[in-house]
Amino acid sequence: MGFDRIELTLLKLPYVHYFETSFGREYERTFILVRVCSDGLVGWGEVVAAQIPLYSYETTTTAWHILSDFLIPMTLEDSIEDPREFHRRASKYKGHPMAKAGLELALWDLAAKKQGLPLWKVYGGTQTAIPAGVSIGIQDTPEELLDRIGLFLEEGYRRVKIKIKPGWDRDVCAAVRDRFPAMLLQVDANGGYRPADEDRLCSLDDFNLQMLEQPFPPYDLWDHSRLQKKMRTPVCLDESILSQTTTRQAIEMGSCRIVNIKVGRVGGIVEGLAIHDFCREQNVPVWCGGMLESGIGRAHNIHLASLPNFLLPHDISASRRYYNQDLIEPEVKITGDGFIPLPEAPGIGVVPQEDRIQKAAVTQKTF
Ligand code: OSB
Ligand code: MG
Repeated sequence: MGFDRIELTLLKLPYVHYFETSFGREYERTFILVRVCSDGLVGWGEVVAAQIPLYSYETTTTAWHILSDFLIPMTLEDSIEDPREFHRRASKYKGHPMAKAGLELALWDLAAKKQGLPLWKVYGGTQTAIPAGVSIGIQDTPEELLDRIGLFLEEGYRRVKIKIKPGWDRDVCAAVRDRFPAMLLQVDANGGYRPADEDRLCSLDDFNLQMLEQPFPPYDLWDHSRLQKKMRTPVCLDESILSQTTTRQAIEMGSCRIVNIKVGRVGGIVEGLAIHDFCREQNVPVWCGGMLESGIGRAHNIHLASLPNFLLPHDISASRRYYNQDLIEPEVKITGDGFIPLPEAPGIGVVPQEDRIQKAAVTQKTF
């Protein structure tokens, strides 16, 4: 019993293709891996904070600080192996959900390995394969976007999400719909619009979109509610959903009809499960968002997405869509009809490759 050690690694992995959203273009992913070692077993977690605070205020540097100076010392001092106890105890520290989630995920993986069960069975998952979607960034030209969509559809992806921003929205949606009339299509604005853009956003009703994700900034539940009342297209919230409480407020206000769950953004699996269960009671479908994770973070997402109220295709794609060499074996693959089967091996059910981690590592610290 008790931990042998906890380790943090900061890594950099280049993307196979740049990724551009309403807040900018990136060519590589910087992130933190957490490993907790106990009784000869290793639990793995991933911190999805990025190097620059564009998606949220956290960065790899703030997360490293919060983990090193508060969360890991607390966990080691009191030998907190139970992820639910970790969640309770970590809640005294304000904010920093991605840092908390990274360590909580590692504790869940360790706990599931100790029980000899894959994580989805520990969570009460019911789906043995999950539908894969693909999120495609803003490209240099609409033609390039159409070509990329065509390639992903050939691979089997069950729906396509494109990023939009003012100036890359109506015309692009029209071109995509023209070429792919029947495909499941959704758009994500990453908060790039303002309430004055309401008419422009409402005009997206013309394109039979599965949803419009996060048109306004995270704090602005009220204007999302005003917009949702005027639009036929369901609004989905991503950045605004921080906890079960903000989820309840958003649903009560009518700010969205669909919820995107990201474990990092909400501070871990315990909070993610609470949001899932609340949305299920309210008949609001959820789906699993992504943060361009390595295979370790993506494996965690796959297990969570097995729960019964995850009812729409996810931002969970094959390893090769993101990285030339992912960090895990076997890599994530999609079936010809666009599903990802749930692993049966204990914990995350995939094996992190130490040589690839060391190749991508920038800094490492042992506690
Ligand atoms: O808004 O969903 C988002 C990636 C980084 C930050 C925010 C978002 C995204 C994605 C990528 O859309 C989803 C994926 O991991 O495939
Ligand atoms: Mg999003």
